[in-house]
Amino acid sequence: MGFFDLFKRKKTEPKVEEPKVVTPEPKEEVVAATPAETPAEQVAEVKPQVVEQVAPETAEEKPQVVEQVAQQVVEGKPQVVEPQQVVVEEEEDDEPNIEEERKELEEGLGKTKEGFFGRLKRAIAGRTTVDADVLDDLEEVLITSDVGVETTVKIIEAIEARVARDKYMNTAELNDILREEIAILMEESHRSTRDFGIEVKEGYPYVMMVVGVNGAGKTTTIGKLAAKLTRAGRKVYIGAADTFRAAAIDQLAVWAERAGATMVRQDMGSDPASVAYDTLRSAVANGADVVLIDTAGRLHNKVGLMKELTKIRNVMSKVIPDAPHEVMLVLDGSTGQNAFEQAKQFTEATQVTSLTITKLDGTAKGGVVIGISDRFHIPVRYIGIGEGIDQLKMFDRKEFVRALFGDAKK
Ligand SMILES: Nc1nc2c(ncn2[C@@H]2O[C@H](COP(=O)(O)OP(=O)(O)OP(=O)(O)O)[C@@H](O)[C@H]2O)c(=O)[nH]1
Ligand SMILES: [Mg+2]
Repeated sequence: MGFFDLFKRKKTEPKVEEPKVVTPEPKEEVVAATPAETPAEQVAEVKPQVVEQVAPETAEEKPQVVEQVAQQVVEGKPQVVEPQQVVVEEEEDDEPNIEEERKELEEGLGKTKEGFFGRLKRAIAGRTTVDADVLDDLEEVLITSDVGVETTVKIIEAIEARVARDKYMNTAELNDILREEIAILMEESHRSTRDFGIEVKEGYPYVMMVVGVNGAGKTTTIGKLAAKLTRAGRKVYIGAADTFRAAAIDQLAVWAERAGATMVRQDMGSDPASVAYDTLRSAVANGADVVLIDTAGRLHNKVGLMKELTKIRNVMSKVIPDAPHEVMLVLDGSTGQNAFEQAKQFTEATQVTSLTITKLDGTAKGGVVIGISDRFHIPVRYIGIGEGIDQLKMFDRKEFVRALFGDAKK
């Protein structure tokens, strides 16, 4: 089904009665009404309101698992917050303006570019050929741009091999060689730009669990991603499984509203796995296309982290056997080497399948994208280059090196 069919379908879909909008209760009352850590099983059986809203035509298209789930009684007490209005901005969907995108990316990576090139320029000033001294200086430039030692060594060795082969290499060629060698090292994960790189099977929720330390940018990334997907005509459910702070749920609610996505939440302090479960149940029952699960960013010890993430995963797979389809680790790019350390901790604790590196706009440490991608062999899905709703970009390694090194000269 093409985009326009989709768009048409959205518009002509029979309007199911007025969606029930549940406005978040003030947090004091919430805490008093439901003690923290109340297991979902003990709560009175309440059907999520959206279960009744399944449109008959979508119910027919659902895979078997969807039917089973829809018929089961939901034990939890989720509050489903429907968006007031889904904003569909047509011009964003089909063909993003490539020039515009490139300009934004170049601006977003401006500090890294300046830092890197400033140093590189100084390193090769007055030299014409790439010799051992130039390579020494280049090595230092790469390391101080937070590319990481291992990856720097790989890049230098690759350039040395080319110098040995070609006998003579002009410093003017260095940019082109660097961009080629760096692009080879990075992994990306999109086959197409459709649905912002996610392979959506309509009505069968693609479940993405988002993990990362405190303040990395998980909630913001979820909000931006949800906005892209709803604009592409997708039905997006967001699970507020960061139940650690009331403010976290409210922050996510604001993003869900802006993005036109439906958020499923429970009270602060409730079990994150139970929220994830409720979200998937509602998503399945309503034929959602994508589910994004926000998680708490506490810096756990590894055992605690593993236990919590495993519990969430297990519970989700009870609703959709192959969920989560993706575990995305969000890293704050401006923390440089610290981001490597976080990637190490998380990949040891759980199976991370993709990366998003945020805050590249505010830092000259954008080299982390190169190093982390190379070292962990996990594809970078998105990069964050600002706080705005449109400042999440699909990671494209060619565009990334292009933004840093400019167009190839040859
Ligand atoms: N400049 C910039 N700021 C960002 C970007 N992504 C996120 N932020 C900011 O980083 C801060 C933390 O982002 P959150 O999304 O709340 O981070 P989180 O991982 O959900 O944090 P916790 O919920 O505390 O674990 C916010 O002020 C965001 O606006 C980005 O790409 N660029
Ligand atoms: Mg958050």
